[in-house]
Amino acid sequence: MSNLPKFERIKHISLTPGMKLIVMSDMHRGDGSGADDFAQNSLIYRCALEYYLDNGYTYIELGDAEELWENDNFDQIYITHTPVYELLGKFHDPDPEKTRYLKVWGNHDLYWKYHQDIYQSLFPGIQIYEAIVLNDSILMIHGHQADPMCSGPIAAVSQFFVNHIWADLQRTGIKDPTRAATNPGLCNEVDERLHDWATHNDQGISTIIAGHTHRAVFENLSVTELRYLDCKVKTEHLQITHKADRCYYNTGSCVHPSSITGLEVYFETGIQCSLVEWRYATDGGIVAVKRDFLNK
Ligand SMILES: [Mn+2]
Repeated sequence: MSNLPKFERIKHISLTPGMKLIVMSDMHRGDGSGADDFAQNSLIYRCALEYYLDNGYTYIELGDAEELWENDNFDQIYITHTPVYELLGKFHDPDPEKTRYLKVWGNHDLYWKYHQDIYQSLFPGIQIYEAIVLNDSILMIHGHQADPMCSGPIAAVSQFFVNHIWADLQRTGIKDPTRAATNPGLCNEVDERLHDWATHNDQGISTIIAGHTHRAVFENLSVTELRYLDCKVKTEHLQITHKADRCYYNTGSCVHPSSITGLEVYFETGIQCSLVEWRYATDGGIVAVKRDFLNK
């Protein structure tokens, strides 16, 4: 029995030996004001992208790249973050077989589902998808499809709130109390539904890679759970909730307070994944941007 929803525009990719992907989501690129959560991480993000560009990776942008709930048009976002778009242009090729830039829409940039021609004026020939399927078995989607607050009829109410009220509050410095990333209850519910989709479907999907929750997950374990497994403090009877398996991964986001996370996917003998974090670090008195592996 399949409980996977039907996705509208799907790109199929065959990962061949030597191919490397970097999957990141939830940049929420905005207008550079106090409501733009991405602006503070722009430099970290560009350092990471330059590394992936130089090292032969294909970049998969897994939704909510643009914050189009809080901003009425893409123009303001583009003029604020022009250096980012110039860098993305180096991954892009108008030939869909050669391009190293693949884009998927999320709920905050669902706009691209209907207006990909606007993005094409910047990236000629680019196609924007709802889903990417790797080797007929790994499904990559933004993940809002598993969140009733952000898909279907209630989504319009959420969008109204974000567009008309939240952006103004955020400009005054107020932090979001409702965001899934800081609300483990909502996060767990979405994670569990995505995990369930990956384990109960008749479409040959064995793994789902998503974003949306802003909470990074590696082999079904959140970063907190990964750290707990690795830590020396162990209170008796205290156990983590989830069991590790290779059915579900989450990229996290690019709007963490001082870092960005992403999932590197490689094909050698089989498909391998690493959950990475890029952040500022000191290096002999100099500030540098460094990559850490969150899974050991
Ligand atoms: Mn989202």
